[in-house]
Formats: sequence, C-alpha cells, structure tokens
Amino acid sequence: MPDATPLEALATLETQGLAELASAAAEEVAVRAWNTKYFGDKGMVKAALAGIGKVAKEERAAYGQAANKVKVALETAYAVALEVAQEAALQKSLTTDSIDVTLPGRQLSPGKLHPATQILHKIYGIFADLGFQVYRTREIESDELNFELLNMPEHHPARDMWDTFFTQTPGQILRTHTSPGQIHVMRERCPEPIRVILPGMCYRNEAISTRSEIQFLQVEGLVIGEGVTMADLKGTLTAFARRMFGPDRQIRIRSSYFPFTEPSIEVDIDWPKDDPNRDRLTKGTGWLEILGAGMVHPIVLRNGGYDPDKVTGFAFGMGPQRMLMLQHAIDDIRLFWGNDLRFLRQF
Ligand code: FA5
Repeated sequence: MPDATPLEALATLETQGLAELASAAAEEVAVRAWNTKYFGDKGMVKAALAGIGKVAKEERAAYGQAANKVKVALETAYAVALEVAQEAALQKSLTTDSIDVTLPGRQLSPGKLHPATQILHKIYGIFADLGFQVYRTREIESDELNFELLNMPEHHPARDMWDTFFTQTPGQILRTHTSPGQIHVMRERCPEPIRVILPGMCYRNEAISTRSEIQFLQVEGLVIGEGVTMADLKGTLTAFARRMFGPDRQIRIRSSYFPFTEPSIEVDIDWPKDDPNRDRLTKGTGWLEILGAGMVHPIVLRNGGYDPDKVTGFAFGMGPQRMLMLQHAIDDIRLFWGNDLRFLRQF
C-alpha cells in the first residue's frame, strides 16, 4: 500500500483523535490526558501544523487550511468532552458522596479598623467636642502652598527641616506636612472665623527608622478669629491632652521655631510617675514631645486673605502615630504599615 498523502494523514489524525476522545468516555482525567497527547507541546496537532514545511510547495495552501480545520474540529470536540466529563463528575459526587453536616463551620475573622484610623477617630471625637470641623486637603501639593505661602521662600534654610519628594511635574510635590491645608481653608473661608482640624498623610524623604517613616499621618489644627490668643492655644491643647492621655496630665510649653508661626512652641506631656516605662519613653526627663504649634504668622494670615490687624489665630501639628506608640509602648513605627496581622490584631 502506498504511503498516505499529507492530506490523507490529516484526515486520519482527525478521525483517530475523535475516536480516542470518545473512548476517553466521561472521565475528566482521561479527557485531559487526551488533550496533552494532541495539544501538548509535543502533541500530534502541533506536529501536524509544523509538518507544513515538508509538504510540496503547490499543496501547502490546501494543507494549511485542512490542518487548521482539523485543529478547530478537535479543539471544539475537546471543549464539549471536558464539559460533559465535569458535569458527570459533579452529578456523581452529588448522588454518591455524603455531606457531613456535623462539621463545625469555618470561623469568620471580622475585620477591624487599622490602629492609625482608630486613633484618628479618637482625635476627631475630642476636637469635635471642642467645636472643630474636619477639613481635608490634597496630598500632592504645590511648592507654593507647602513652603512659599507658609513664609518659606525658595532657598529659605528652614526648608531643610522637611526633606521633600518631588514629582515629575515642576512645582508639584508630595506634601511634607499638613500645614499647606491652612492656606486652602483660609482662602475658602475668609473672612469667616475658622476652627478646623486637617488630618492626613504626609511624605518625607527621610531615612526610615524606628521613629520615622517616609509616609506618616499628621493632624493639623487651625483657629482664626478676633482676639484669639496664646491662652486659647494652651487651653485647647491642655483639654486635648487630658482627654487623650488622662485627666491628671500636665502639658509643658517650650519655645521653638517654625517659619509659619510666631511665637512658635513645642508641647510636651508629663508621663505618669508610676509607669515603669517612664524613663525609657521620656529619655529620663519625665516629659515627652507630642506636637509643634504657635500663633499664625501675620504673613501667613495675609497670604490666606485675612487682615492680621483685625484677626489672630493659632495652629498646631501633631503626629498621631507617635502618640499611639507612646500609649501602647510600640517601639517601632514601621509596624504601622507593615501589614503584619499579629501586630494589627492587638488593637
Ligand atoms: C511640622 O510638620 C509642622 N508643620 C507642625 C506645625 C503645624 C507647627 C502648625 C506649627 C503650627 P514637625 O516636623 O515637627 O512639624 O512634625 C510634626 C509631627 O509630625 C512630629 O511631632 C511627629 O509626631 C510627626 N512626624 C514628623 N516626621 C515624622 C516621620 N518621619 N514619621 C512619623 N511621624 C513624623
């Protein structure tokens, strides 16, 4: 008998393939094995398609078309056979397998708010009671608002206090603190009085350490109105510290420097004398810094649209994560964004 022509060989491949698939019956494993034999890397269909190179030139077009038809026919048959086999397996398991209804159900683990969100909510609650609204502003900020309008012109040495991430758009940066929000809210509300907190994420190009992250939360506060004084700032912060850390807490005010407040202060809180961690947390002083603050600089008031001869204001900026670290003796700020459930589940 003469050798089969290439076209005859294709026809045989198709009949043989269909017959073998039929005999794989409704068994998923057998059907998949068939697929490997015909469509695997070294499968027969692939070999037949590659065989076109050995076919005489004038027959190539016809061969190619026929080979593709065989491929499609076998693929279609496989898809049907697989579905039939899977359905048969399902029916079999439904009729013969039993379900153990006495097995205990899987425990659902309810989600919780992230500890950083929890402390933010606590801070919002305290300031809401003091009559503050929450005001949100953008995280990608202009150099103008982040620095310039806060009394830090280009080349001002105070800019060194905030190592900055720049974007590829000139003049657009990731905000290094929540203070540019002061300008946004002033320009929106002027000439009305203001009493807001501005929470949100800040970014600094700093070396990451146990106390410093490149991405961290701040809560800014801003109050503007007629006759607002340093005594109001002190009273507000004392009320906040007592609600946050306990009714007997004292605050201590030290003079400091920020270009956008004058005078500027830093605020420490006294640590309970009976806490064994007191020395470690306060470096032996008994006091711990929780925020920076001051009376809004007249230049900043003017940049916000207010007349510094008519109104005054105070502002403060705190780090909620550092406060949470203090309260729970968390010794590494990197735990916050580490996504380790063993840490997060404790809150
Ligand atoms: C400021 O950012 C000022 N804008 C605060 C301010 C606002 C002063 C309004 C006056 C008026 P400072 O760089 O100190 O200040 O940051 C404030 C707080 O943010 C710090 O006390 C600290 O709690 C937190 N903080 C700063 N850098 C980091 C960091 N890398 N990681 C975590 N928290 C940080």
